[in-house]
Amino acid sequence: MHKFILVFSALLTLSSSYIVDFGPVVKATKGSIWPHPKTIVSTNYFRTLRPSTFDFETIGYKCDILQSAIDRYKQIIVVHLRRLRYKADSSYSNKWRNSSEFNGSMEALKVDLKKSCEKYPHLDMDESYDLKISENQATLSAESIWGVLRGLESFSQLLYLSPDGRTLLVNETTIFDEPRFKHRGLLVDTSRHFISMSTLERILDGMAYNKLNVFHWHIVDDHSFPYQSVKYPEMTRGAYHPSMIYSQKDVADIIEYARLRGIRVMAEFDTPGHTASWGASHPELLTKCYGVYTGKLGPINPILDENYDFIYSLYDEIVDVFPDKYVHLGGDEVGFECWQTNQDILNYMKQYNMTSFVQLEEFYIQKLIDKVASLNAIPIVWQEVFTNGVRLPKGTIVHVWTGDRRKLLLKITEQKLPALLSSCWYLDHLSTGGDWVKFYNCEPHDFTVKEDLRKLVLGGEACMWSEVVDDSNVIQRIFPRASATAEKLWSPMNVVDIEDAKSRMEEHYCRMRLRNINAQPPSGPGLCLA
Ligand code: CP6
Repeated sequence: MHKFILVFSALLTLSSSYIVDFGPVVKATKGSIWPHPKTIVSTNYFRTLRPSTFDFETIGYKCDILQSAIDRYKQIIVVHLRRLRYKADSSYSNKWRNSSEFNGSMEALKVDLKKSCEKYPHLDMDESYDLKISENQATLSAESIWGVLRGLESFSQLLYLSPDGRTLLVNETTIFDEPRFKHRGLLVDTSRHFISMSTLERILDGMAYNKLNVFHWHIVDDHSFPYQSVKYPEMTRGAYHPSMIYSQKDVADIIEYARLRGIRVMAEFDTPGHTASWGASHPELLTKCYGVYTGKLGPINPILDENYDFIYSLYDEIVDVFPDKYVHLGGDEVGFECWQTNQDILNYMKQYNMTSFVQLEEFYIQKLIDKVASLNAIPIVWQEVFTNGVRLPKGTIVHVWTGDRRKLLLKITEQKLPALLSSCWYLDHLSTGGDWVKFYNCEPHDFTVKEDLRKLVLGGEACMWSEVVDDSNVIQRIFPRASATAEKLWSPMNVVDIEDAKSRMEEHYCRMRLRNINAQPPSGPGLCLA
């Protein structure tokens, strides 16, 4: 039988022009870090780490976030070993143990948090950390809890399986790390398809493994309204199914789950377009269309005072429920064809000397922006709001999702407004194997503008619009392709080597799978032990 397989595979090899190079079975673990740290000095010296006895030792401030992170990473380290050891190649000898580069075992990592914990992550949080593993030291130190979280993630990634599969190894390494951009987000649309709580939690886990720090929850849209409002619970009539809603408890649970991982939850209630599902409970909010569209409902009707009362009161709630200082108002893709057919709208425009629907849209969004500003929240808007000429209060973030990103970022930053980039990171756009490289090659700063204005690009977001994803495939659609965005937004501008990224990406993908993130293969043929 064995002979037969050998002969058969030899024939196969001869008859095709492929040369298949079977590497060592444990090649998937190397202890490389994704996203690449700002500075890292590695050595060939290593220490062993026995997961069953290894511990974290807190020598600075402590809090619930730290304790929960330590519990998580202990678990990750133990599971990592258990799963990998199961598949390790026992034909490796014990020779490595006698190596002169072996500096004994590491019993604990000291965790030195220098300042007391903040409750919620925020745009300006300090995520920097120092990590030093040497012959006589193993310390993670950071000024803030958020830096400790990022450092624990890096430490967990440094660990790899010993060649005999018996223990974990860690190279003696010195890291100083901090992110290049403050806002490193993932947009998840939960309206086109409902995404369950457990899948959202897996997504947040994956974000933490990639040091992404903003969960942009595009929670409602045309197709369904799964958010269960306190003030307007009837709006879930616009949900797909009574089981497909996020209760207030669910929302609070997601915010807490994210908080413990240093991830902000930024809600988007997109208006005045993308609101069809609002009409299931409140048709009066939407514009009645006539002519060829008779019987249909369009965007929010912007000429009715009662509609502003409703939207204002909904936003009171949103700002209350979501603790983040930023709230995304949407404002994208407002179709004018319905407003065009409504005589009341046309009369209103005439009365207020509006000559275009853009002006009417501006009138609406201006009022909403002023309202949100009065609630002490900071608005984020999709690019159309800016390109249509709406007067934006200082600090309003403009989110670029389509068109020439260089031109747009230039125009926005020249107006001294902060910007976010998404147009090159659309996860619903697919191309064949290795399309993460396209994501990886998108540089947010490749436009010409004065250096101080360049800083107004706060970062960006990978976008997971959910027309063709649900619980069955959303995780593998996001990971590891969003990892490319994550590294672009975290690592220094000069980290651009694709070959290096490819090998780290392979390991990172396998590592995510070890941790229950059902990521898809990043580039092409290969193996993964998870
Ligand atoms: N939904 C909402 C969408 C999109 C936008 N807003 C979108 C448009 C074009 C592409 C991808 C997504 N599905 N609410 C635009 C920001 Cl190509």
